Amino acid sequence: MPSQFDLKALTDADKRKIDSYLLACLKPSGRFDSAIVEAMRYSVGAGGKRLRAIMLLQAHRNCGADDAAAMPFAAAIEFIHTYSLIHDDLPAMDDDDLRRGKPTNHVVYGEAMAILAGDALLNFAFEQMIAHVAAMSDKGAGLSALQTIARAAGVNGMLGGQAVDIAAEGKPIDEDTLNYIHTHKTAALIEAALVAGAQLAAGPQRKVEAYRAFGHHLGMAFQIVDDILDVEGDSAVLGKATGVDGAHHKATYPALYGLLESHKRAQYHTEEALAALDKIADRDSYLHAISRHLLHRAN
Ligand code: GRG
Repeated sequence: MPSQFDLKALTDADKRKIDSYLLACLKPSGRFDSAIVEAMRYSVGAGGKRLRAIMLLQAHRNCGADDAAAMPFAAAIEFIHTYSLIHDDLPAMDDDDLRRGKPTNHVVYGEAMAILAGDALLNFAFEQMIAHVAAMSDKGAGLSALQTIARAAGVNGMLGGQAVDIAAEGKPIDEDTLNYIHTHKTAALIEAALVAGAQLAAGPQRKVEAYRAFGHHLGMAFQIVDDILDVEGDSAVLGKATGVDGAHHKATYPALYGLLESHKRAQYHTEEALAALDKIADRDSYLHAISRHLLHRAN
């Protein structure tokens, strides 16, 4: 079975490129904003697999375009993802002390600054994308990608899923609610990364749709594995606490179906994801390999 180190090795070159780009974007602009920029840089620089950015870049590459034209969008999706983690860890949400192997943002900077740093990352993401679209010759392609990400981050995506997740805490779980939560809270942003990458490159519609299906199923598998790791994972390897979902009586796959069936469903969604990818003529071994590693990841 592949280990977490295989995923790391596989994505290392992209991860380093994205890491340095992200931190280069985040610089204080004057003497008054250094505290909030430090809090933003803390969580962005704490690490993370950078999967959403890598997915966006790879879909963009597979539509024949250079990375340079996608970097502001790849960075933006990581800023949005990092903001969601900062807010998800707040006492009003999951109340977690550990994230990406480090104390969470509110533990270091206080709750008020963590809320502001999260909000600022979300806005900064849109600032980056809009500035880039304004400079693009094919503004239609840029606007399509922007709309895809905006929708996936908001009430029709991640935030809508998170709201249902919170409302479902402590209540009996049903299949429809659980699938709504996973589709919106997690899969929407992963799907958006792939679709936006293809749209930015003005890729053909069949590729956009193949990436949409691939991203949806990969995102579902990803969240199911996340649910499983909360039960079976090692906190030191994960870089975050385990047992959180159980303590909060969250709607998860293991809670509804048990661990064995959850593993089977993660496998099913991975296979569906790969089948969607296979429909595109340029079968992509990088995304195939990442998908397989994610199924067996330990963090
Ligand atoms: C606005 C107060 C307020 C809160 C918003 C947006 C939100 C809270 C929560 C988003 C939902 C969320 C955090 C979903 C979890 C998705 C998930 C599995 C995250 C972990 O992703 P990885 O493993 O993380 O890719 P790394 O650290 O590798 O980037």
